Amino acid sequence: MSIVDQTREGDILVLTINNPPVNAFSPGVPEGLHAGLDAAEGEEGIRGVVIIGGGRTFVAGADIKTFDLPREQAPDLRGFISRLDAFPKPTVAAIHGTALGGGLEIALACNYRVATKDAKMGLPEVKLGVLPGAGGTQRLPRVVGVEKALEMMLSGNPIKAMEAKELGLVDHLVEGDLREGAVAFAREHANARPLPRISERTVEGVSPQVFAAAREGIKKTHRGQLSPGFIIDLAEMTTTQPFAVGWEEEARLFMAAKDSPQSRGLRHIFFAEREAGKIPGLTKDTPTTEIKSAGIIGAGTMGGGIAMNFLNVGIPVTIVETQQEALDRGLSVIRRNYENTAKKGRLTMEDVEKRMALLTPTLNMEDLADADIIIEAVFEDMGVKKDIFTRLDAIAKPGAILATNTSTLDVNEIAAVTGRPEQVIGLHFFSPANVMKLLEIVRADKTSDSVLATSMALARRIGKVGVVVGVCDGFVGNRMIHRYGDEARKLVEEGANPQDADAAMNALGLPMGPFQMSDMAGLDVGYLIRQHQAKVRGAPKPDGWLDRIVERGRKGQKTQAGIYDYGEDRKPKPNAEVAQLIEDYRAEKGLESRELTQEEITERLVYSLVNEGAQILDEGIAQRAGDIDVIYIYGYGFPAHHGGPMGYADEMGLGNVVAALEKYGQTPAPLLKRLAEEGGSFAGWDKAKASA
Ligand code: T1G
Repeated sequence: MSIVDQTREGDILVLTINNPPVNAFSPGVPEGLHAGLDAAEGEEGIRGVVIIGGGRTFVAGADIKTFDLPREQAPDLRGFISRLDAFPKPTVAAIHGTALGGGLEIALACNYRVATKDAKMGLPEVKLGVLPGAGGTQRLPRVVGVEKALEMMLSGNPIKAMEAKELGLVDHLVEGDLREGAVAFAREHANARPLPRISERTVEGVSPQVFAAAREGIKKTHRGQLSPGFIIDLAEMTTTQPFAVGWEEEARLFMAAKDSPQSRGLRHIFFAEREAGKIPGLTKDTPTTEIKSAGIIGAGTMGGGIAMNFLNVGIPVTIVETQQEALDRGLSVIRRNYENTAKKGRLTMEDVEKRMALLTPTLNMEDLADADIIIEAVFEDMGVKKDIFTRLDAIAKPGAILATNTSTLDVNEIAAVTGRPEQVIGLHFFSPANVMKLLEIVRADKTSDSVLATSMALARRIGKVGVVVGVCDGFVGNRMIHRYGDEARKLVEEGANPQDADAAMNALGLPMGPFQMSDMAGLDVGYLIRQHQAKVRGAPKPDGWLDRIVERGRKGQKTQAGIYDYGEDRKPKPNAEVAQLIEDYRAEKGLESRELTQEEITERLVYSLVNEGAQILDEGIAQRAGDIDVIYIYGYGFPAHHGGPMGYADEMGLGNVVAALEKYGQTPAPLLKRLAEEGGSFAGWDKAKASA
């Protein structure tokens, strides 16, 4: 089997692309396809060509790994597509699996497209900070219309074959064998002349308002991103310029987008997210157990949210509380969440009932005896957790996974109270647990490979992005956010207003800055953690300006008053009493106020994350810098187009990061200092570690 097989089916030549796992347009594929077209062109008896993907899918796009190759080494997708568009014999794209990006662009350059019913197709390039660079921006609007094309190219989401058929993007849906159906279709159209070419169509009568609305829309959906605007410009060109002009402009804008820091950031995250799912030492043969039932201890916000993840994928859940009233409240919150989703049309009421029927409430922990996994989600107190795990050890069946949802406590200490520490793991969900995609999988010292592999598989199954972390106070995400919070409070001591810090992070693209986030989480949460950490360190009781705000009963959004005031619209409004408290605090502590620029604020906040992240890497608490980036994007809203904090630091240059830290009186973590001195990067560190 070669990378592109040529098979003669009578008067039709079938070109099968064999480039697993997703038939990306990698080096070798264009050569094979050109050879196939040469054969078809040169052979009189061949009256049509079918292009089909071997394995599980049609072409899933250009090979993202080749984006940074020198132009002459990168597979020439545009060259192939130009040839295809002018090919003198009928060409048919036979689509199954996913035809994405360059894959769909190949199909659009064929005369016809046939597909299986469950196939999907789309142009997801915007998710990589680029744009469809091989004709997609010029052909798709000529097939499905400008508005639908803009929706597809700006969302990057695929559509199903049935919709594609209705839109005229697919000419025929094949029942049964795709290859046979495509060959038959090619034969039926062997004499069709002139050959239908999308590039020859025109786009008429589109109101300029369509583009104005699209430009307005991306201000919210793609704030600060480059390629969405290019996509709109290019789509608009289909209404004002001939195909050839748009085709050339598309190449120019594609290169500009591809060479942008945003695309580098998004491509880094594309691969980092996939790498995060790989655990060194574990292979496909590591034994896993199938999770057929789950037990959740605690029906509060976290327990209820966690339960929903299992119910959503049809896994029955037994949920335990100590009081009937708490149990009833927990169930009504879950039901209300589902009903709200149904009101938005994303669920039917039948779905709601089906999911609720999988949920069994109980006051008896003994009812968890048959659960394959039990997740404790109770109050963040070590004594309470130890008591629960001691009881679970006596109740749970052999082989059951015993997981804690603790967000900072020592999982080794919890595991030690059981006789089966190899079955104990941390599954740190982020609130709201039924929404946030991040799941920190906390590998304790004795957690078995099988439990770890099962947990990672479970994360994928319930639609979470699982990242393995080690045991320390706060694991990865919260440990870094504590440093970030320390730095944010320090900025205010030095003269910044809380809203300056939030504005700086909003400008960077984070939906919430440090103080907006604290008010949302509840100021008393951070207050208690600071008190706990001070006690553990034997340090005096913290008495910072933020502690004083909490001690005045201002606990954040939940009391409509925290650092900010909150009205009906829940928008943060500065509060004069808080401003006065901060001023008095500075005076009492003899702190000199000064003007802090947005640049300084941004550097100090982001680099506080980077510095702690470097320390975490050095301690082996995170496996990769890319893992830390994935955690920050999916757990804390760090903009993916900046590549996560570590990716952002690489883009800034680690030497500049170290210089900034030292300028602000911070001590760079040894690993960060070393990498900076070597002219290295976190990405390089990950690569070196992966190949070690
Ligand atoms: N290039 C290179 N590698 C790719 C790839 C791609 N396009 N798509 C997937 N992989 C690798 C991936 O890194 C992983 O590697 C393995 O394949 C399985 O992927 C000019 C410029 C197709 C829906 O954006 O959305 O065309 O970890 O784990 O969950 O206009 O992969 O095994 O070593 O994701 O079954 C446009 C990206 C490119 C599609 C399958 N295309 N891929 O999901 O598997 S830009 C895309 C996906 C472009 C043109 C432009 C998904 C998938 P490893 P996976 P999956």
